[in-house]
Amino acid sequence: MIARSMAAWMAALTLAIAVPGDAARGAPAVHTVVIEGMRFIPETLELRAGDTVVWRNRDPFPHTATADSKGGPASPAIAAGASWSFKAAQRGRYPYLCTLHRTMRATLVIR
Ligand SMILES: [Cu+2]
Repeated sequence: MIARSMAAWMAALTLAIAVPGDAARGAPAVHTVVIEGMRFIPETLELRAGDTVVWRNRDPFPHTATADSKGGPASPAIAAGASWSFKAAQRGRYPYLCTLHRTMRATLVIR
């Protein structure tokens, strides 16, 4: 009897937690890439299509986040202290760089 009511309680709890619509996948997430010391942190970011990435520039000069290929980020110059966001749509692996400092490189992996 106790086991049965426990099972019913668990089922009710599961229903209460389930979010309509996007339940299987989870809601889109927002990820942050910090730009600091002439680096993108993290250097590799994995995310899902539908997620958003925000680059926050903590350096005292501008940077860009510019992908080598279509479907990746293509920012304007992100001023010191500013941020820029990008909504990931197309799956793929997108190496990107700062066009102002071309040794600054990182990768977005959109799954
Ligand atoms: Cu830069």
